[in-house]
Amino acid sequence: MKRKIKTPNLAKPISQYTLLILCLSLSSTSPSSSPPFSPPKPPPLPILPIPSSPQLQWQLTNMALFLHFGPNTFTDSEWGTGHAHPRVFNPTQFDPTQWVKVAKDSGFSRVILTAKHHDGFCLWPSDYTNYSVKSSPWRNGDGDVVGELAKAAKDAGIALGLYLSPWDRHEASYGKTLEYNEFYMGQMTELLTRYGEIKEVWLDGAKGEGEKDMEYFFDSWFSLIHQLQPGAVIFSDAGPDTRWVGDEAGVAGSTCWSLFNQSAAKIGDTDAQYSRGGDPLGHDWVPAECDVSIRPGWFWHASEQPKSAKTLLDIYYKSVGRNCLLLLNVPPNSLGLISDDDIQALQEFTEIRSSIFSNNLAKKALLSATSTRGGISDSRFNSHNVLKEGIYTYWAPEENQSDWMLYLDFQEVVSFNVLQLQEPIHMGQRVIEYHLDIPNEKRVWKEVINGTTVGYQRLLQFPTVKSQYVRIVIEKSRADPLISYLGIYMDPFSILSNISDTHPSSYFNSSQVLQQITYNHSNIATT
Ligand code: FUL
Repeated sequence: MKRKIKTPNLAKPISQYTLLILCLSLSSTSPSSSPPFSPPKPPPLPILPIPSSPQLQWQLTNMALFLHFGPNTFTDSEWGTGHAHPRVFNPTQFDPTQWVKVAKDSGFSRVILTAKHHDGFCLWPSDYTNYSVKSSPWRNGDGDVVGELAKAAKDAGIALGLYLSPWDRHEASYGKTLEYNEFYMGQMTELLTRYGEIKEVWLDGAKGEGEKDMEYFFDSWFSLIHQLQPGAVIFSDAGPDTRWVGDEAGVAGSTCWSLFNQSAAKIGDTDAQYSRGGDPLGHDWVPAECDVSIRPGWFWHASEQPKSAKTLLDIYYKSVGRNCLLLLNVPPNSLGLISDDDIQALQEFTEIRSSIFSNNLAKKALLSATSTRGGISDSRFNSHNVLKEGIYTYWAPEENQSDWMLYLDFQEVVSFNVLQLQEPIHMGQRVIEYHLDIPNEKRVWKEVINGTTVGYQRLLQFPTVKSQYVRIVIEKSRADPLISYLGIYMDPFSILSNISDTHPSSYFNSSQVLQQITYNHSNIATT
């Protein structure tokens, strides 16, 4: 229904009241007026450096399966001399579909094969050497391990990476800088043009004592790799895309930045301390990859046994739980299959991971935060986003705040001993220091555990506590902290003495560490 506007007599002075009525009625009835435009607050600016698209894809895979396979598998050796006869290579039940099935069933969505290890033997028929599968009895010399694995991986939807060892103990040109670099780049080109999409190229600086001195043309290699496979990340001691964590135990620093200065690192001469922790002032985004073998050696040896599921879980906390990718080596045996013992250990590892992490207690809690970017009603940034899987939804606090906290009310007393935090790393790595508190018997918040750095994913373990309430306090951050996921879990499997990364706060004195602590209060001082 249209309302008629009474036109005022402009000859008479208009009283303030009449003017007000006039303005109100004009603004509410004018056909040309539209509601005032109040755009939503845009997302905050990222803080540099940030990951490239292949680096993001790499990080989101969490875990990759390393496959050390070659003549060493048949000769009970680790660093082959390069003189083992190709006839030793004969995996009679070779089945890469089994390898990728094991990977997939155990939660690994990427596999990396030693296309060439230090012995120089090529698992594909390279045109540049006869020291390869084509000189072996396997498939009468017509086989191609890389090709068959590439097909199996593609069919299973698993990403493929390849390790091409720079150190080559067979190749005659090794030691002659120009010739060997041409040879290496020729082999690299074969690998990156014959087998479809390659998601990771892995190379190291390992070299035996007293080996021939020569220069590797890393810059040329890296440019070639990025040119031929733009979706691939390059792993080395110093990046450029992912860095070696500095040990072969699969353990990252409890402070672990994806920020790094590539210019401060040298391939083949790693500063383990720098690699373990990264660099909060680093200009490059080079996250760490933690390589470790399920067995004592990298290659399969009949006499060796796999690690237990609980040991693998501990490694998981110290790699995936410290902002890294876990590259777990599971070496196929001389039949060409992953051994039953290793499959058994992986199955148990998968089951215990799933039983812990499928029950996020935070999902049943009432959640709130000290502030929300754009106001509490802005669903794009409010605290409920921390319960949505993935990094692209996140909690962002209002700008210029000094308090950054998330509160949880479980509505009943629950027991827990693991905190999971994730940052939306496409916006940069931000959080420097934080702690988890529960209320004590005087209803005062007390610190249970503190941590440094979050990154893509941080898992913090601590002795079991019981409480209805929890708060996460972020104390220091490079920019406004953003949290994309929050998990609170009960892990009944881990052995307390393994929890070396955490510094349970003064909250736990030595006699309390092994006992469960219970608090349940309806009003808690929020100081
Ligand atoms: C090292 C190599 O020397 C080992 O044999 C193994 O391949 C490991 C993953 O990298 O540099």
